[in-house]
Amino acid sequence: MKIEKRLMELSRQRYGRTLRQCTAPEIYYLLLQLTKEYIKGKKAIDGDRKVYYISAEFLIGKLLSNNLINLGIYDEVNTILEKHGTSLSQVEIYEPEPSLGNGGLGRLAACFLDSIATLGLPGAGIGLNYHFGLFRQMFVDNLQCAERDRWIERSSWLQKTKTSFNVKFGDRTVKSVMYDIDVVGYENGIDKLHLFDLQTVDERIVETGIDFDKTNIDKNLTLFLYPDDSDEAGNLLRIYQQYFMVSNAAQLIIKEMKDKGFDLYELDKHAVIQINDTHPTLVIPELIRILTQEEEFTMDDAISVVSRTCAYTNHTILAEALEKWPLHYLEKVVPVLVPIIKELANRVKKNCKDPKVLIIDKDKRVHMAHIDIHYGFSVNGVAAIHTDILKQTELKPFYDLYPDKFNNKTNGVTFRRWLLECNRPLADLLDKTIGTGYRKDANELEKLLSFKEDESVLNAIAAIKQDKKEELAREIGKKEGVELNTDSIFDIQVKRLHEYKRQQMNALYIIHKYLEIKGGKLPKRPITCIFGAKAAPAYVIARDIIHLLLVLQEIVNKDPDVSPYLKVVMVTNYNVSYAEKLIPACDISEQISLASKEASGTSNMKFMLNGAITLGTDDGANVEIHDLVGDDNIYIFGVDSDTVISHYAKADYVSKDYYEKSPVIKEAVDFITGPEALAVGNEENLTRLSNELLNKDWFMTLLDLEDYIKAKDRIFEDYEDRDKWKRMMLVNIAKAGFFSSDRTIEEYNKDIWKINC
Ligand code: 26Q
Repeated sequence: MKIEKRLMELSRQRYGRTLRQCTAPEIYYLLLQLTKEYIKGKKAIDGDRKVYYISAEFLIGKLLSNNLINLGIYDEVNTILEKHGTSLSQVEIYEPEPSLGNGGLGRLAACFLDSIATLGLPGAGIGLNYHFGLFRQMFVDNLQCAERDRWIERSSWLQKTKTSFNVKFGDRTVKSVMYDIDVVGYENGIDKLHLFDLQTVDERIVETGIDFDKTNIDKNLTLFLYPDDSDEAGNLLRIYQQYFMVSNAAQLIIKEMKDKGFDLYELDKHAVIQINDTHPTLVIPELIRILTQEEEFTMDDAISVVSRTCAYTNHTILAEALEKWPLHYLEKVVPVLVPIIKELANRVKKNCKDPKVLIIDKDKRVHMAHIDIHYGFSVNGVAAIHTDILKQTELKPFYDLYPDKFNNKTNGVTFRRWLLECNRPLADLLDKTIGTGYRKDANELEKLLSFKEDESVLNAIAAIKQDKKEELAREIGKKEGVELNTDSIFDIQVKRLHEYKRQQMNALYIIHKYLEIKGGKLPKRPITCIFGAKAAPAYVIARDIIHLLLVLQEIVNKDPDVSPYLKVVMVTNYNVSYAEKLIPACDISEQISLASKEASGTSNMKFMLNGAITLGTDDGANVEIHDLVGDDNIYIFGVDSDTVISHYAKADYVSKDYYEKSPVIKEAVDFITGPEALAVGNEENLTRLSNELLNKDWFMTLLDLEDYIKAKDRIFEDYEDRDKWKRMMLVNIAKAGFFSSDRTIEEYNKDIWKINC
C-alpha cells in the first residue's frame, strides 16, 4: 500500500490532517502532487528521431484521471479514496480545466499526444500557454455572454523551465519562458507538451469579460486563445502569437539538435515537424531564417533541409478559415521573415504559371497553406472524403504539381479518455466479454460481434446506457435546472456553433415537432434534444442560432402540452468535461453538417464508441463510419458531397424555392419570427436569422430539411424495436476500433514521421 501511505503522509505534511479530514479540493492537490511524483519515476521517451507537433491549440482537458489511468493506478487510487470517505469523481471536479482550444483541431492534438507517448514515440507538442484559453460561456436573457476563464493555479500540471528565448518583432523584442506539461503514455514513458509564455504577460490588463487592449503586445501576447479577429488589431495580435509560437519552436528544435550533437544539415533525419493547420506555418520561413542568418547555410541548403523536415495537415475546406495574411501585416509584425517569404514566393512564381498556386497573390496577400504545400514534404487531409475533395477540388492544382505529397490520415480519438475514463462500466463489460486486449489493440473490439445475439451482453450494454443517462440527467438538473425524463430518447448535438454544422436545421426540426405535438400528433416516446456549443463572439449569426435554441428551450419546456413529449436543453459552457458526461449518455449522435464541409469530425467517433447511433450526412468521417457499420446500423440522409459541390459551382441553390414549395419548411421557418418566438426572444436576432435562411442559407439547410425530418422520424420509430437498437449499439461499439488515435498515429508514423521504422 505504497500509494496510500504516501497520500496519508502528504495530507499530514500539507494540511496537518488525516485524509478523511481533508476537503475534496485539498485532496485534489494531494493527488496532483502524488501523481507528479509518480511521473518523475517514469522514463522519458528518447531516440534519434523525434516528432514536433506544433499547434496553436491543445485542448487537453482535465488531466488527473487521464494520468492515473495511463500510469495504471486509477483503480488503486480510487479504492484508497473510497476507503477514506471520498472518490475520484468527487475530487476531480476541483481540477481547473485548461480550455486551450476551440474544438476538434485542438482536441485532436491532445489525443495525438496521448497516442504518441503510448506508442513510445519520441515526441513533443509545442504551443502557447494562454492564460485564459477559450471563454467561459454563460446565458443571460437567452443570449450568449463570454467571461474570461482563468485556469492556471499556483499548483498545477505546468512546470516552469529555465528555457527562454528572445523573439524579435518589427517593433519590439520580447522574452519567452517555457512551461512543460508531462504527457504520460498508457503503460509507457513520458513525452512533453511545451507551452511558451511571455515573460512580461500581465493579466491585469483584462477589463470586463474578455475585453483588453489588443495593442499592448508586451502584456497581452499569451493572455487569450484566438482573440477576436474581427478587427485589424485582433488580426495583428494573431500574427504576433503565431510568430511567438513558431520562433520559440524553431529555436527549441535547433537547440535540441545541437545539444544532442546532431548535424543541422541532417535536421530532417532527427526531427520531423507536423504543422497543425496553417497556424504554425511561419515555422518554415523562421527555420530558414535561422539556418541562413545564424548558421551560415546557403538559401538552397536551408530550403532543402527545412522542406524535408516539415509536414502539413489541413483541417478545413472552408475558404474563410484558410489563412491569408495581407503582406503589410507581416511587414509590420515580422519584417525579418518578409524577405524569406518573398524568396519562397519568387521561386514558386518562376516555376509555376498557375496563379492559384502562388504564395503571394495579386492583392498582396500571403497564402499560408501554399507555403506549407510548396515547402513541406507531406500534405494530409483528416478523413478519406476530405482528402479526396482536397485532391480533386480545393487543392487540385497542387495535387497536379505534387501528387506524391498528398495522403490521408483519418482522425482518431484516444480510447483512454473517451472509453476507459468517461465510461468505466462499458470498459469493464468489455474486459469481461472480450478480454482486455482491446486496450492495446483497438481492433480487438470486433470480438464483440460474436455476442450480437447474446441477450445478457446486449442487456448489459443497454443497462449501462440507462445508468449513464440517469447520471447525465442529475448533472443537467443540477447545472441547468432542467429536469429530464430518462425514459426519453437522448438526441445530442455538441460541437462548435457554425452554420455549416447546421444546428439551425436541428432547431427547425424541433419547431416542426413542437407544432405537430401542439396539433395532437404525439411521439411514441418522449424526445430530449440536447445541445452544447460555443459561438465565436464575433460570429453574429452563430450567436443568433444560440439565441433561437435558448428561445425554443424556453417555449417548449414551459408548454404543459408539449414538455411531457419534447424537451430542449442547451447546456452552458460545453467543454471537454461536459463532453465526458454527455457522450456516454447519448442515444442519437447528430452529425448533420452539409456534405463536403466537415473535414472529419471526431465527436462522431466518440459517440459511436460509447454506443450511440449516428444520424448524419455522408460527410467527413461519417462516410467511414457508414462503411464500417453498414446501412443497417447508421441513419444517413441528405444530398451527397458531389451534389453540394455542383450547386456551389453552378450557384443554383435558392433557399426561397424550398421555403415556398414545402408547407412543412414554411411553417417551421415562419415560426422563428412568429408571435410565440417573439414573445420570448429578441426581434433583431430572430429576424436576422430568418432572413439569412430565406435569402442566403449558404449551407443549404432548407435543401436537406425534409429528408432530415424523415430520417429523424424513422430513427425514433426504430428506437422502439429495443432488440434491434441494442444490436445496433453493439455493432457500433465493435466497429469503433478503427477510430483509435493509436491507429491514426501509427499511420502518421509509418507514412510521414518514420520514427523507429
Ligand atoms: C483561422 C483564421 C483566423 C482565425 C481563426 C482561424 C481558425 C481557428 C480555428 C481556423 C480553424 C480553426 C479550427 C478548426 C477545426 O477545429 N477544425 C476541425 O478539425 C477537426 C480535426 O481534424 C475536424 O475533425 C473537424 O472536421 C474540423 O472542423
